[in-house]
Amino acid sequence: MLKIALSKGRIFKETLPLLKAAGIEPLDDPESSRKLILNTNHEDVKLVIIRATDVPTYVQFGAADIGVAGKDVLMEHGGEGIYEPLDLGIAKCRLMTAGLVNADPVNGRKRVATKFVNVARKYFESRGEQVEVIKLYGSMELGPIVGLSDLIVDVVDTGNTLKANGLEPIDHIADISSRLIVNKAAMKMKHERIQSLIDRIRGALA
Ligand code: PRT
Ligand code: MG
Repeated sequence: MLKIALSKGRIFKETLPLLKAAGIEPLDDPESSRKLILNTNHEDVKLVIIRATDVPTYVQFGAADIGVAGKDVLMEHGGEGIYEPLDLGIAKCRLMTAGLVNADPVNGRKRVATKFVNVARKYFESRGEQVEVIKLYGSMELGPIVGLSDLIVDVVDTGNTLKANGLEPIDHIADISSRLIVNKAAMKMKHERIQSLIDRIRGALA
């Protein structure tokens, strides 16, 4: 059995053509189906549908052999137990700091609200800046508006969400795209199948 972990939404949509090029097609649509495990046209290949932030965890522990995850999510996870053989070039965005437009200067330690707490700590540490990082699970844009934080760290695509909430991007932390990831033990045990899948997807990208 080969289990592939994917999240619904943009990653699923943009991964589908790549899987198709590798000969793998799901038999259900995760947007309309309530199934968490989708069968494919191969009896021994299943798609496991989970939250985007959980994909590296499933692959790390071998609950899925392969997955597709944003580099933002991988940076936050740390990458333990995982190979990252392919940049799929999909779901592109930028990891940025952002704050209120025309914000007053902050006296003392800045507060930073984010779901990327590890990334944020490392980033400000690398700049020699002492900040207080506050963990959130969503809607980071609210932080500065309601006075929870001075800054946020979040992924930005068009910038429209920031703008609509009176925020502006400040510093660029990293360019983000989604990566194919593989469990390290599975890469050894199922080498031929996984390598041929990687090769076919790489071919489709070229
Ligand atoms: O939605 P859920 O809470 O389950 O998790 P998630 O938001 O992590 O998953 P999902 O499917 O929304 O995103 C999966 C991956 O897509 C992320 O890990 C990123 O690598 C990538 N990606 C690309 C994005 C965006 N673009 C993006 N624009 N992820 C999120 N956004 C959000 C962003 O958080 C902000 O709220 O969209 C808003 C900003 O978009 P703009 O266009 O207004 O700037
Ligand atoms: Mg989302």
